[in-house]
Amino acid sequence: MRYISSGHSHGEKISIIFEGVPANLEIDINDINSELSRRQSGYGRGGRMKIEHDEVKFTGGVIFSKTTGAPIAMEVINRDYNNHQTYMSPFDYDLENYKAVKVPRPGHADLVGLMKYEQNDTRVVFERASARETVSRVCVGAICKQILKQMDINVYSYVVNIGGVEVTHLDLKYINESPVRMPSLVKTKEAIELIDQVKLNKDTIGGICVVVAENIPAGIGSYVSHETKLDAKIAANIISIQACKGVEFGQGFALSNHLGSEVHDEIIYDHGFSRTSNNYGGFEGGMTTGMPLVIRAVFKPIPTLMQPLKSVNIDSKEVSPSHIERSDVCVIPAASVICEHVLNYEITKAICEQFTSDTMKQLVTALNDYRDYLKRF
Ligand code: EPS
Repeated sequence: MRYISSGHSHGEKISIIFEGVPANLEIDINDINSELSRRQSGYGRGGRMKIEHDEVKFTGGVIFSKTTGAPIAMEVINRDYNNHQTYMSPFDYDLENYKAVKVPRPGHADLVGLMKYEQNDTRVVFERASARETVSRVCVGAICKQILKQMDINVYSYVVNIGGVEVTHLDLKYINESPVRMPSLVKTKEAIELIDQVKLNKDTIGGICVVVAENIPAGIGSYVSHETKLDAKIAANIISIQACKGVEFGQGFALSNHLGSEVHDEIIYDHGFSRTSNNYGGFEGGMTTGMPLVIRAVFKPIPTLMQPLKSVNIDSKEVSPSHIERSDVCVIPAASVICEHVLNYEITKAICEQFTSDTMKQLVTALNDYRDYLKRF
């Protein structure tokens, strides 16, 4: 299973080719579109999300609503392209009224991208470095979610920290009501006030989200090689989400404050093996333990500030305020949805690699046989 995406933030569309999906999966396109709109929501997003209304279109790999086993082709139109067409059309552009972006933003891919690809307009870099690309991760993850549903595997997420406003007592029922996806009414109010204040100050804030996957059998992934460890693949994919600066499994960095005897998840047997705790977030030796996967990811404040930081003009080399674009203030609620879909993808990919997966029936049968085997172990 693999996918590749192409497209620019203000280009015509994001295109995705997704290969390795088992045949005969009935695709619910409304579910994919509602995942796309979850990605667009969240308090703290900027003006762009009022323009976009993301909807997926399938152009290959699905016939009579079902996957065929062939690569799936999808696209999502960027409505904002209409406002940028005069310079974002690859061949039919008009540069008369266009001004190249000469001052890179600190914290963004801008400067290093310019240097690496021998460019003289930052737009060439940020059009692709943009988090608009995460549309592709959601389309792919939403298809995987439909595969996982047939195996009773459920992935969800929530936000535990926005700019230092931290949730300590979880009220999970509240996640989907909270405009910032925080499982706490009190902390949601505090986070919203903080986002408003940060916006007034023309600044941005980051935060932490948690993503959880339930009902995954023990033994997905493998300890045998660095390339087969599933926790490593998940960490790499989550880190690749724009603005992510760290990933933890279970107690993560807090494990440094404990003795081994306090944190190793003790083994019990009661109609099958289980653990008395889940301090390692569902992984041992790069394999799932059968406990829920619990992963935390930290996202930096996004780089575009309405009150720009110091930078340098790439032509004149003079000190200049960095480029100002319309921007989001806080993207953590959207990032938590994107993390869910990255996890949907990595779990599905690992399961499809481990079991026979030409068709959905073969895959579900093989996984259920394996679950039966584990119960007898
Ligand atoms: C982004 C900047 C903003 C975001 C964009 C990612 O876009 P614009 O500069 O057009 O206002 O809204 O995210 C999306 C378009 C999206 O769909 O998530 C950036 O610089 O990464």
